Amino acid sequence: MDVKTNASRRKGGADERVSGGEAAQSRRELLAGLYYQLWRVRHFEDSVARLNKQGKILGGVYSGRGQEAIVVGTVFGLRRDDMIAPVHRDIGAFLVKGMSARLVMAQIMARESAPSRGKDSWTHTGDIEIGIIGSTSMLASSMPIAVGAGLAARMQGMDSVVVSFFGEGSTARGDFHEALNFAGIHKAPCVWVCENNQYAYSTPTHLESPVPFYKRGEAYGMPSLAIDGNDVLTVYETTMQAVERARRGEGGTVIECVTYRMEGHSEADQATYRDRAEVEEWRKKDPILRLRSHMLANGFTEEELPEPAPSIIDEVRDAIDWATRSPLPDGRQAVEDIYDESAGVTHWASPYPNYVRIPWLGR
Ligand SMILES: Cc1ncc(C[n+]2csc(CCOP(=O)(O)OP(=O)(O)O)c2C)c(N)n1
Ligand SMILES: [Mg+2]
Repeated sequence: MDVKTNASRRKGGADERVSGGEAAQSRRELLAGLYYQLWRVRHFEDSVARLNKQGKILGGVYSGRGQEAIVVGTVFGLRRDDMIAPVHRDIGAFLVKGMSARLVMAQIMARESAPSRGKDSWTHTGDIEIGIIGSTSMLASSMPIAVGAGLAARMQGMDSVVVSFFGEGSTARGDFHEALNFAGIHKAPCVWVCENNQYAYSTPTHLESPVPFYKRGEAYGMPSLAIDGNDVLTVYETTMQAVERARRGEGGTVIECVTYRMEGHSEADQATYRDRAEVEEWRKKDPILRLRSHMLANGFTEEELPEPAPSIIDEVRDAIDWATRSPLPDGRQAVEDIYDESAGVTHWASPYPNYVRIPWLGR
């Protein structure tokens, strides 16, 4: 079966505004497209975890394994001129929105060829050309920016929509409340996707909020609901309705996607603070297994549902090879692209040379 990804469709020169959802003309194509992307994200993340264990990826690795239905279901149907504001567990959102696997891998391997030129080894980056708003490590900090991006698009006469992601723990931050308040008042064309994976680091949800997370959206006048975040079809259909509503100028929607963080907070966290039985219960709700059984019950054959498709294995292998061959950045680059160099404040011309000297590099 010829299932093209959003990204490959773009590379092929087709209409760049066509989304995965629109291009999937039939229900069958939609299911196949979602299945392909779920596996693409899973296989990429499995490879990242392995490379981390081998010492080839340094720094924090924050797995979204088990949560793929959220990033795939929300991004698959977006247009190229729609935007996303991903956070630390959303590698998959970068891939589905169209950043090449090579660039995402180079970013995580902190290579010179990466979007942030090797300054960081996680997804603190973006590409506004394909609608990815850069993320920072400050939780919820991109939410007010998502409001601004949505309103800016509207002021420019566009009907682009912004999908903003955040963990349930991040709903306690001021940025969350300020963003939703402003968005509610101005009916910003934003869809707010809360990834409720039951934990914020080691803190379980009952110690995070006295009310269900989605209820917080109601305070800002937005339709707010909780859905099964491991059912990719539910996520896709709910998001598409919210996106169309935002596109019509009717404002945002808060969607709490209930899921589970299958790994520790980072790969370094053994997560001994939770029950093994709890993890096993959620393993049965794996989003790929669920879509697979749905498809098998609806006319697909085993052969049509590879785990994963050979083209995914090739794509990820190529990304690893390409990133591995890319050089690590020169130490000087650590202080480039930080200041507006046109203002004369560059790392070598800085009035504060001691701030930017890197003693261990002797520069
Ligand atoms: C403002 C801020 N506070 C604390 C942290 C450290 N931190 C990083 S991820 C995380 C847990 C976030 O939980 P949640 O929002 O539920 O997202 P999850 O990691 O579960 O996907 C914390 C406390 C941070 N990055 N930014
Ligand atoms: Mg969480």
